Amino acid sequence: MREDLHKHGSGNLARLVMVSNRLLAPRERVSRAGGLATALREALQRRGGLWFGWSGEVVESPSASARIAEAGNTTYATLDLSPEDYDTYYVGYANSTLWPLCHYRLGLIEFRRAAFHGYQRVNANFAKALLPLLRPDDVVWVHDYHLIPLGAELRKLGVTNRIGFFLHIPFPAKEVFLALPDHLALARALTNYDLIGFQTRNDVEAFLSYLRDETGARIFPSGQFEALGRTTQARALPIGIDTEGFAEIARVAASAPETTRLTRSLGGRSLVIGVDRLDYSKGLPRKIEALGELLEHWSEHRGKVAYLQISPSSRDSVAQYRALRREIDSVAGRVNGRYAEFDWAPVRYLNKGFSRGTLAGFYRVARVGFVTPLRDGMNLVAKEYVAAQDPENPGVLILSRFAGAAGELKTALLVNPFDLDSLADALHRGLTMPLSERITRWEPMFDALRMNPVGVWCDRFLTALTGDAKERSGFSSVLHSAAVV
Ligand code: GDG
Repeated sequence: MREDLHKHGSGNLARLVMVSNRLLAPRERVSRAGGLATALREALQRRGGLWFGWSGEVVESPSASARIAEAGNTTYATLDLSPEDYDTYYVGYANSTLWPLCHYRLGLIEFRRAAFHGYQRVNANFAKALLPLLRPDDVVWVHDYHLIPLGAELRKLGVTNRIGFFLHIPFPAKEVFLALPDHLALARALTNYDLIGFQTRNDVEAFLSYLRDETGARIFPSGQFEALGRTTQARALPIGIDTEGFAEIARVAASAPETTRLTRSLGGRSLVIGVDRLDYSKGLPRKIEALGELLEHWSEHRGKVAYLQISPSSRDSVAQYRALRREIDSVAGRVNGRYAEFDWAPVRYLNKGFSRGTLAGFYRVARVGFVTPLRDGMNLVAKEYVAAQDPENPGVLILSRFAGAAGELKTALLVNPFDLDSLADALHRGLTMPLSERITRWEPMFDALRMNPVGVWCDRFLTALTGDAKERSGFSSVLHSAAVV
């Protein structure tokens, strides 16, 4: 039995079972994917394991058991969703209730009981389909807000494995969380995990203060707590990126054809870059307005700056995202209409995505990285921008104080993303900052990223989950050499 348990693994590590709403299928191109999906796939490939999640397909009568595909030492197990599951679980509860709630957008929340039931049903179905694939020694790691009840559903089916959960988005302040009619059900579900990982201390504190005030939880200094009849632990484990790997990609991409084309098109103008999924948490309309303010108040920047905003659409099935797209179209049109000349337009708004390598090259030539979400669990774009800079001539990161990344990137120009004037001020300051100050600000940020690459993040999570320092993802050293393009 033991041999069978470890046949996929490296060394004698228990098998890792990763569960996330979407996964990066074996044939899906890494170059189009985000940093996290790419890193998780690397983790599984190094160590061997199982990745379980939604296939991305919506079909009339989905099978109750997962479709299995093997690639190398990783098993991919996927389930389809029915149209009703898709509407209630994905569009409804996950993206129209939990996402706005955790991003402090109470006005955008839709609560429908049917959506909550759909969310629970899909989580229960996921647990049933995962059960026959689990081995006794597997370590299970569940990701994000789509799957909060999964651990509790697995426990109901008798699963006693170590199960950890990581929340990629913010955990809201208690008063905000209380607006959710199902707050107690979700909190109870979370206590079924052996470890609940959050991006920042703030998130941990918000969660624990909710538990303390609403359930009378006993909280110990170690992060362990006793609540709702269970004892478990909550930890701040900020996610990192493949710092050295991304820096290398950017160094190489600096002379790639796309980067050269971009530089040529700038004709000596300074580039401000924003890369954000088209999502209302990212503060996109105000970013574009801030550029207008900059041009209004500091006319010396007219004709001298170009703002490239790359925003691939996401969640188009949610009405608020379609409305946001229209709003951005209109703000970008207004700012260009007001300030553009026949040979220059201030805003280049691209509603499409690029490969990771292309983005890295673009970050490197941008004088300013403009990352001002209204709320963000972490924000990997801020980290990627820093990693991509030329150490001899780094750009300036303007970062929202409400992004988790602000906790580590303390020497960025930290801004309040609701304050239009301060955004414009920061743009002016970034565009005129002398080289010496740019270097002094960049170096500690790059060091912070080097201390916490994504491989170390995985290791820290798994060590905290299993209580065993040997229990590592087994890939932190490898990521440094594996350039992910
Ligand atoms: C959630 C949390 C947390 C973007 N455009 C393109 C592209 N991207 C990549 C970026 C980055 C990733 O997608 C986006 O990550 P973020 O962290 O910025 O934001 P979310 O998608 O909202 O992620 C967030 C994260 O989970 C991880 O825990 O930091 O707070 O909301 O890697 O580079 N990648 C490619 N083309 C694009 O056009 N290839």
